[in-house]
Amino acid sequence: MTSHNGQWRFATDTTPEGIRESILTHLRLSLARSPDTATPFDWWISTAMMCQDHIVDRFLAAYRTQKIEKVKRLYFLSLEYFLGRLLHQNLINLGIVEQTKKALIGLGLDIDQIFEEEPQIGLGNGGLGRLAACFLDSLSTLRYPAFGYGLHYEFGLFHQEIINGYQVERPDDWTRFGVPWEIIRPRLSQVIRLYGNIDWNGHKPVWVGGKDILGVPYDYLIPGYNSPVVNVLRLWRSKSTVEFDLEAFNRGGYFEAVAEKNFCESISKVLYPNDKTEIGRELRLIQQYFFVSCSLHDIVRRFLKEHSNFNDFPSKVVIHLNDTHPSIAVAELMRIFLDEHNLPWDQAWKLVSQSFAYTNHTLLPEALEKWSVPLFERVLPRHLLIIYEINKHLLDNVPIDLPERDKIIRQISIIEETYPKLVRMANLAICGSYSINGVSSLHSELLKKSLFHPFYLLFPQKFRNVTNGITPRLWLLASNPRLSNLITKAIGDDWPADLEKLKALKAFVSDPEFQEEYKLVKQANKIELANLLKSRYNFILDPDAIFDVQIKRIHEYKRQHLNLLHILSLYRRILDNPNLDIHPRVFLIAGKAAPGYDLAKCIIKGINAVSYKINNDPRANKKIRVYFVPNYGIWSACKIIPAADVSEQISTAGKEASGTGNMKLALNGALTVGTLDGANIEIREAVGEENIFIFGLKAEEIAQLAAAGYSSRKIYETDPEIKYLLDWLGSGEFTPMEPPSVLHPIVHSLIDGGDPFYVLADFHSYKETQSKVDQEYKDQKTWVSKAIINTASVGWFSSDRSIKQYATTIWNLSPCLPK
Ligand code: T68
Repeated sequence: MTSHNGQWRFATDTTPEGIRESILTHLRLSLARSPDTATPFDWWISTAMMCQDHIVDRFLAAYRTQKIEKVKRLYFLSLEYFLGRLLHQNLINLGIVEQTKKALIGLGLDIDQIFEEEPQIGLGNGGLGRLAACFLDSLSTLRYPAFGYGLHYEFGLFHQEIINGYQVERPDDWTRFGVPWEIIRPRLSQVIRLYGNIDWNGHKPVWVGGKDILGVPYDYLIPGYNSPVVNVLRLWRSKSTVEFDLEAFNRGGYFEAVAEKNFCESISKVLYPNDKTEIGRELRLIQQYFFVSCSLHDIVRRFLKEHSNFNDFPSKVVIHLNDTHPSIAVAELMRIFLDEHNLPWDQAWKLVSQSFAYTNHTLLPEALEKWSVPLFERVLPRHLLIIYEINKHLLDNVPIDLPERDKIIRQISIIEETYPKLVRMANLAICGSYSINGVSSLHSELLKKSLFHPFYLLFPQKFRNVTNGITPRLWLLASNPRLSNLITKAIGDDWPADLEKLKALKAFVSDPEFQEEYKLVKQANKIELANLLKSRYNFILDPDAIFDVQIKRIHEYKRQHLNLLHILSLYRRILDNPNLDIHPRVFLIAGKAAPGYDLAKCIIKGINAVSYKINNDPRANKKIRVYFVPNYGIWSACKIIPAADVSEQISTAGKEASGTGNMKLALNGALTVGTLDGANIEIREAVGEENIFIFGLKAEEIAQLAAAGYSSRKIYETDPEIKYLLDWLGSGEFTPMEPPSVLHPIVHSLIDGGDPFYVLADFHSYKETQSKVDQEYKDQKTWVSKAIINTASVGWFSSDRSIKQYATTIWNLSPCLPK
């Protein structure tokens, strides 16, 4: 939808007048609309097109230099990119927010209302996809040459509605009205193959037959903050090749051809809405292979345009695997080198194993991808042969004198010897990569000690840590303008490009004037959130109450049910003692459950059931209220985080790889209530232990408890408060219009289900810490200074720092400035 006519004339003019002219031109020439009939949606598209014009100019200059200088590039492969809305972020990065605001005022429009017109781009589930989006922002900001590659899902993450307390999923048809950011490049389409057989008749195995699929690239240009560099996110959309082969179309008959077309288009149809659990569906494997094969062919094509010798590949190309989802890339690049470019095995393997780096994002065993060998053989017969060969080399090279050699061989093998046999994708990723990293220091240590220990024994030099980060452009500058302005007034405006500059705020921690202003900012944000939730959902939030938030995917290991049990215990205490002296508190919980994850859905129902009861109980609702905010995503995060006082990061120690919501909330001045898990540990080090509320068992204590035999039933039987609360939750009192069994799955999992995430073991420690929070909040002066210390201390958690660390210690990448 980019108008090539308009681009060059208006792209350099960043005055409000020039921007206004450009918007009007796009309205007229690109949308064929006139100002008097234009809808707000038309105005947002025209404004986005104006913005895109500026981005395109920078992109052309940046790409030209990269090509001339034959620089090394990063290729980031990720099945998910949780981008959210782009207009505000792009205007910020280009430095033209104020001018655009003025231009729109001149047209009688309010910029914030225009921002609200943009559909969310939700091509991700949670932390992993959002991290990929933050990384793209930082890569361009730091001027690194990079491409992101992924899938152009027609339907992103589902919309969540809450009906009678239950989650109901609705499709996310995000492209319905067109996307002005997209540049479709059909000329760069790739054809990839699936299924087929191996022909053994020649001197080497040949992949024959099968089905061809077309991959069409949709490019998103990603500008950096205050940077001349614009990188590309290239998303592949699947199409049928049949449309281009009329003869086959006629021969094959109409219906078969249509069915074929449907199959091809189904590949990029929908984002799998599971985080953590792998379901082993054929379509998922095909999605992974499709985007990987398209991307690698694109990478090799670009490499060959700039270089002539494949031996230069690892010094010019680094391919990053964002989790195991794209790890089939190791086998596919081998296949491209062996079968399409006739390189010998040893040379191909050397190039491949020097070009890949891999990040692991979870220790949960259910997230480890394994494909059954029969399925794999049917879909990707040639790749299975290559994997067998890679595996043979891997296992043959295990030193003969290694203690417990057989056991280690069984553990590192890419093939699991079960029935049926399984292909272990994480093992393929580790074996094919020169670098493996976790996403927080605890997580990276646990990878070495447990999940990947045998690999660590063999290849200790491959293992690294890069703690996650968040982009301050979105998570402070765009989402919290009040706090941003206050910070800029105090320490100047260079912090968004160098977040460690926030340390200068430490000088203001005890400054009464700054404290007062900081407090007013939080208060104003709370009022704004209260008004928003009142108008949208009729929620009643007292802005003087503590805003206590737990916002993330719903999962047992994240323990929303621990939060729920604590809320129940507070409710009980209020009923028992109407004069209970606690500061009023609003518990806000939000998050989506995977559609097939019944217990997570039951937890949502539980929260809503308890919420209904408490919020309608005049004996309690002046002290506590509980709200489940529907359809959690980037939009609601940007509204909730600036208003939060307390950040709940209460996962079972050793289960949350890093977390990034913990960083966003601390940056915005919420105090963390958390376990020693993931990046909470590093946040504690940064802010100091007086400024964070840590509770619960440590990872090694959990491991010991597990080894010694943990009996949650025993706790239930011997702990009267826990027994009372669980019986109450299961009594039916909270679901009066439904059978009493509705919430039994939660209760059951905590008692006879063995409480796999140690909710009961941590309950009392959590409860005590929560009363400390209540006590400390009463001393507002101290609380505010702690909040300021949080904001001032977490600059290190910028994704700019993470990306710099990847670039210098793993990718060996240098910035490239357009000439
Ligand atoms: C998250 N992982 C980690 N996975 O849970 C979180 N998984 O601790 C970490 O901060 C974040 O990654 C970034 O490193 C995920 O979000 C998924 O979303 C996912 C999606 C599909 C399949 C498996």
